[in-house]
Amino acid sequence: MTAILFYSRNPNPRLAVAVARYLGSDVVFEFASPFHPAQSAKFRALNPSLRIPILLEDGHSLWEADAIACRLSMRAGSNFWRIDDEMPEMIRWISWGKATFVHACDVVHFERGTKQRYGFGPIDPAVLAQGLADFHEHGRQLDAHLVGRDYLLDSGLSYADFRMASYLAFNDVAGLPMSDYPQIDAWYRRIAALPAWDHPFAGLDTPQLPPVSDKG
Ligand SMILES: N[C@@H](CCC(=O)N[C@@H](CS)C(=O)NCC(=O)O)C(=O)O
Repeated sequence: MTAILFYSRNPNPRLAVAVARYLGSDVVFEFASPFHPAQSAKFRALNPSLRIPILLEDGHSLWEADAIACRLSMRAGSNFWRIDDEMPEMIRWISWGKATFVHACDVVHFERGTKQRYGFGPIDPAVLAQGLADFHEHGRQLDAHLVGRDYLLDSGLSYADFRMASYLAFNDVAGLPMSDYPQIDAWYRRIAALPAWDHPFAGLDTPQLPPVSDKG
């Protein structure tokens, strides 16, 4: 069954591409700009919110990076998306992360990165301060959990680690204080050492993101 993964270099599409690369997925990678006027009609039919990643399999469109990771793991016959006794634990970390740590990283990255790349206006100091405060609050809990462990789950690397790390690949622009959290820092270095995470776009013709303006 032919599958197309529509992606860009932005955080959630990057996450889906990294998952596909890690699993060695049999998918066709297709770079997309769904908000470009020439492409929006096509992508609106695949996802009403125009967001990517999108996995298109035999005319069926699946959107949301987490759902795509689940599907790619199924297709690969992998336990990267746990389907055993650890599945509840994995889902706990995905769910907690999306509501707390990942969300805080997203807020900071959006102010310092996305808004500046795409000219969405200056950094809002109050929003940035709240994002950083949330990063510290939830980072403390994540750091404590990672004491004495390499990954979030007892048995090792899972999709929960990729989701939790999804915005940390953009820390050159987000500037989150990783060194305040030695366990998170060490955990992220383990993930960043994976070629699939470090170079997800290797061999693909993928335009660079617009640069971050220094006027933010
Ligand atoms: N909750 C969605 C968020 C998807 C999303 O916000 N995608 C953004 C990038 S992070 C997007 O489509 N941006 C347009 C683009 O990258 O061209 C997911 O996890 O897949």
